[in-house]
Amino acid sequence: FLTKPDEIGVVAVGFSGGQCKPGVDAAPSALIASGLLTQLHTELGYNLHHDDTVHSYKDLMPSEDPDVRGMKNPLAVSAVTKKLSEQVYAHAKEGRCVLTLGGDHSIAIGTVSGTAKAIKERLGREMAVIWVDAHADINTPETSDSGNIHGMPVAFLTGLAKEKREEIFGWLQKDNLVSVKKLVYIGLRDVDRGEKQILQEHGICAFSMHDIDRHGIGRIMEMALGHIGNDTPIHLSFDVDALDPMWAPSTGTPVRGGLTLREGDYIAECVHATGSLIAMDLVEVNPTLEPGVNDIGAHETVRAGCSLVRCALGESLL
Ligand code: Z70
Ligand code: MN
Ligand code: MN
Ligand code: MN
Repeated sequence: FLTKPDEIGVVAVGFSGGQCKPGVDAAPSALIASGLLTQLHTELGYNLHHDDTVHSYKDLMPSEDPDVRGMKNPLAVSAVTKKLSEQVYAHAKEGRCVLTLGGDHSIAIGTVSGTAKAIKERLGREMAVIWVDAHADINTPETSDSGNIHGMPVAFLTGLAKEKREEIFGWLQKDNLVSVKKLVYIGLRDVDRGEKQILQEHGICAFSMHDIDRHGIGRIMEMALGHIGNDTPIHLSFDVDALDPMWAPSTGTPVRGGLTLREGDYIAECVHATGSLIAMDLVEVNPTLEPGVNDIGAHETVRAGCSLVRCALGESLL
């Protein structure tokens, strides 16, 4: 086993500073209130290591946070992800599989950097990242049109974007990074021009919705896991906007033509079946954005998010 089989470390991250829409910070409470953690304990039998806190990292917020290289809230996102990196590292170093409930996707700068370092130290191995998303989130500050850091985490985590200043991601060290060769995307359909160039230039393994239509999700998961190779520790970073808005409407940037709920669950199930899952992020659930009537959109999105997590942790094993 790569992690202790019955143990999960949970970090609840109520943070929305990687993008401009408020409300994504309310996701961890909504997911927990809907019973997610209870289900992991009583139905799936895990021991949860959780501080019973939804972290907002208020004490880390700078009073002023001017744009740097076009990045919005650079000091806040850097400070929060640095702290989160330490929290995730501490769980992973103990041999726990780490579940992080976001928050916007900028928080992956903290989660992936934390597990990458712990896995290198504990197992002497480089881990792989499966990034399930409508977006590639691989803009550098220079290629980004929006300046939103939730569109940049993969660039910082692979070292494609660098910043010397300690207080603006300069704390990321070599041990915190992942190789572009060990990165796999699934579900892409809204990729910026500059990002397409980066994906091509570095030969990054990416399965778009077009590829899924063509081959089917079964074959795509064979190819994705084949690229990673057997026994490689896997960090699964799941952006709920990978799902079609029909299943997950309450998210900051819904993009039509996405994964069905079953395809999303299937991805999570296949990762679970490898036995190599060492961490999962669930991000970009925004329960305050409600296209539906009477909270139905938020309720459905939270429900979908819970389903993805349970599948990644083995719910559908017979
Ligand atoms: C765009 C950017 C993004 C999520 C939007 C969008 C990125 N590529 N990610 N919504 N979850 O701003 O860089
Ligand atoms: Mn994302
Ligand atoms: Mn996305
Ligand atoms: Mn409401």
